[in-house]
Amino acid sequence: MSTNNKFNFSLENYNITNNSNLKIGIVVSEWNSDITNNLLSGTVKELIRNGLNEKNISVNWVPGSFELIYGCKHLLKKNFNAIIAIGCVIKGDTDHYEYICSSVSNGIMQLNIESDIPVIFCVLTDHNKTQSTERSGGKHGNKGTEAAIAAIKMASFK
Ligand code: DLZ
Repeated sequence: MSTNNKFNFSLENYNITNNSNLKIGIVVSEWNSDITNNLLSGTVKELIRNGLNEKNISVNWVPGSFELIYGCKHLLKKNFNAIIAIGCVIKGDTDHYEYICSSVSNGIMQLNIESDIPVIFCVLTDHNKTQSTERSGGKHGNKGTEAAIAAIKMASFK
């Protein structure tokens, strides 16, 4: 395995031959929807670019990032090979940011511990809108693209 301190887009370390039957469930938050829509479109485009069939990608909206946990928990009962949680939490004037960030990351972590199906964390936790824009199709790429590749890699994990 080659060394890499950035996200590795290559599938070379995985035994992946055909993705056309992979089923991916996506849960996406309506809060900061200009950002989450860009993350979603980056995710879906990358899944399709890697051979997934559009009809095997299920997109499910929830009100905010806090609800991603419930949404993912629900999708885990369906027949998906991986779930992707998409959200964007931006720091405001109160402590809400800390509570939501820690709840969502802990909640998604817990689902990964308890379930046999991987849940991919595509939740931006940013200090301001500029940081979110830069990570949802801007100068730092689109984290949705990384989430799609992570989902494909983890779906093949045996
Ligand atoms: C309430 C709230 C706040 C202040 N900020 C965000 C945010 O930046 N990103 C996000 O996805 N959701 C936010 N929410 C909404 C909560 O996630 C949740 O939807 C509500 O607290 C209702 O449970």
